[in-house]
Amino acid sequence: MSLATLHDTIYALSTPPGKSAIAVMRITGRDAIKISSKCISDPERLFSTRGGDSIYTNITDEKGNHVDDVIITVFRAPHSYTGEDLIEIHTHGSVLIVDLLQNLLQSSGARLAEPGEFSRRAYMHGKITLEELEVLTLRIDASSERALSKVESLVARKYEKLRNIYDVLIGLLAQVNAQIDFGESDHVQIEGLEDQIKVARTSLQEYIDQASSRSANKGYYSVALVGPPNVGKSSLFNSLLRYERSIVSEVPGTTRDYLEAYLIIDGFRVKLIDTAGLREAQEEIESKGIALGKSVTEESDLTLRITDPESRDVIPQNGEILVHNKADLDHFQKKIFVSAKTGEGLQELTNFLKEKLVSLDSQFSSYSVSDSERSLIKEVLRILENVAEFDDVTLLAENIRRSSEILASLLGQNIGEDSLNHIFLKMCIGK
Ligand SMILES: Nc1nc2c(ncn2[C@@H]2O[C@H](COP(=O)(O)OP(=O)(O)OP(=O)(O)O)[C@@H](O)[C@H]2O)c(=O)[nH]1
Ligand SMILES: [Mg+2]
Repeated sequence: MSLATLHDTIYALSTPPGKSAIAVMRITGRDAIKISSKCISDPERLFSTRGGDSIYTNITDEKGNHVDDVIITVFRAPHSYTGEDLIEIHTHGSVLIVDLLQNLLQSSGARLAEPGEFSRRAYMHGKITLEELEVLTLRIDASSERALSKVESLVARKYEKLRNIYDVLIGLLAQVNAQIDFGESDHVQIEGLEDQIKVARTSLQEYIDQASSRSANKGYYSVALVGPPNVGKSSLFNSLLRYERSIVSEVPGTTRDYLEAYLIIDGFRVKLIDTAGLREAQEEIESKGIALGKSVTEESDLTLRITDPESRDVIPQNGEILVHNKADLDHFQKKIFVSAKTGEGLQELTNFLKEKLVSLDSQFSSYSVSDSERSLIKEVLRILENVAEFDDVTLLAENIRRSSEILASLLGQNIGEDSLNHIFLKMCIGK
């Protein structure tokens, strides 16, 4: 993406695609008002609408046919999220209406936004800092109420640490420059040089060591139900969801594909996954289903291995949680025994899952550092490795300047095109 494309007018759906009460399309750029006006029945009204005001109007197609009645809110530069003229069109949430509107916007001269392009414009126009952007992204992606409440303080801690290290390097750079400008020798003569470099290096190492190992919250924790056929995985899946989502029958091999559904367990958003019963597959479709189930299970955060009276002595594999179903049939006493049929033990299972989720969630008690941030920090650590032994003051200045420039870019100052792409392209379209 080059700077020139910042002059395009772009659009994107801000609400999730699909059927809903309303959908919000955002259009930003210098022609946002002009382009949007071409899609409505009374274009002149949009030009006279003041920033922050809304109008009730109609979307019409090229032939003048009525598409939908909508509310349009106008934000005028620089008082908008992107800092540009920005229009929000609130349509009814129909896939067809949204599609028609996108076509109209396209033919009127706007183009579909790239991932993260709205935020990138906000950043380029000084409306949002990298720190604020990180808070926003983590807030949207948080998998639990706890993570949500901690986002702001974690990001603040991360940037504070970086700023402190940056300040040490800038202080050092000032001393080195002073020696270059006013000193009498080309040999390095800076008091406490070694100690200051050491402080910077230790803090940098700490900064990456203390970062969370997981790069980002993905919006939920996944919990897979696995085990032999007929043990009641689908029954338990339905019981936990409290509605009949998965087909249950006494025929082994009922579930052939895997199924996913979401529920909230005590503030944690959980993606529950029902899988095909594990056995020697009878035919190709079943064996494909089993293989698919195995691969989603490998990626899940927690795995519940379900048993019934016939399969009680199974040995759980790494980290799996044994859940003994059909406890109404044999009252097998172990840590977790449930009956999907009578509901016995379901509350205990839910409590147990909650404990597990709390401990998973505590891994997010630290800020996160992306792979690209980590590699930049490692580059600074490499640059600073031997500088304390440098004798040539110009060389020392050059290395410290380079290190502080990298830190400045991590703090959101003078970021290069590549780093900007790294940050914004991984966001979703419309953000
Ligand atoms: N008695 C009793 N029967 C149960 C319980 N849970 C499930 N069942 C019965 O066990 C049978 C199999 O249940 P499913 O939920 O289809 O089992 P599954 O593990 O999903 O089976 P596959 O999809 O074939 O792998 C059904 O007849 C259920 O009604 C339970 O807690 N107690
Ligand atoms: Mg099943």
